[in-house]
Amino acid sequence: MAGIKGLGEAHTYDGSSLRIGIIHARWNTRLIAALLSGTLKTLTAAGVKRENIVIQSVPGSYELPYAVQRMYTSSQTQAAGASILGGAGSGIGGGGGMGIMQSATDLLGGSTTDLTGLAREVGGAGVPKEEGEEGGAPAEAAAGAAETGQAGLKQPFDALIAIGALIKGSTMHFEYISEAVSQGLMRVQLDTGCPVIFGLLTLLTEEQGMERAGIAGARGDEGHNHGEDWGAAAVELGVKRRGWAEGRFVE
Ligand code: RBF
Repeated sequence: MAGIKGLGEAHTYDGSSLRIGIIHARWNTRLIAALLSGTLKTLTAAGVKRENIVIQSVPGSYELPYAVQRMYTSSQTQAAGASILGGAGSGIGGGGGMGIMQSATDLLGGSTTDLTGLAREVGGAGVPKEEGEEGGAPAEAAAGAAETGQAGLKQPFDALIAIGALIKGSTMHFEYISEAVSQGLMRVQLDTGCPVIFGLLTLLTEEQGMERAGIAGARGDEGHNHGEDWGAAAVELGVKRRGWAEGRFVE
């Protein structure tokens, strides 16, 4: 008999105007690579454009909450630069005005307010790009730039995904790091108002990790890749958050 565990009926959401940040740990790389690929698969299937996905890495899972928080602040700074200072191509936003950019960073860094709606009002978030705006760039250059957030939308992230894999060892590190990261990620999403998807596997064995990354079995294709669920959750929360910001309840 089939079990009752799991995500339930799939909902689909249009992620084509979303900007998503992914931060992943580098510990247990095989698992992380599979989880990241599963995440990207569902993000792109939901219409999120590759240039609107920023991927960053940190050494281990313990670094995830801080990095998520800083990434969000950084995207707010980019949005402020694009909207208030006239865009990355202008003299100020283009690097000639680092003092002003630093001030914006300082102001936004202390903020616990969700600035997504504000950015949209002043022309940042949700404003479709002019056709051909990114045109002409070689594919490799575009892909490289996307990794560091230089291409694509400059709105604050609509959702962030934190990916890590903790495997229990013989000391207490597993318990301490799991607890700290879980609490930290929850705190960041409630403090910033930006959804943070919990992509942390807390594993008792390596085999559990292979199962949950969808790379178990002799052929390496068994189990369920939870990254796929995280990508879908990011799109759903990103879309719902926009609705909530505008007093709409998207289902
Ligand atoms: N980070 C992970 O993402 N997964 C792990 O399984 C993991 N195991 C660790 C085990 C020990 C004993 C230590 C000291 C660190 C481990 N870390 C792991 C790294 C940790 O998240 C963090 O990067 C470092 O402690 C530096 O802050």
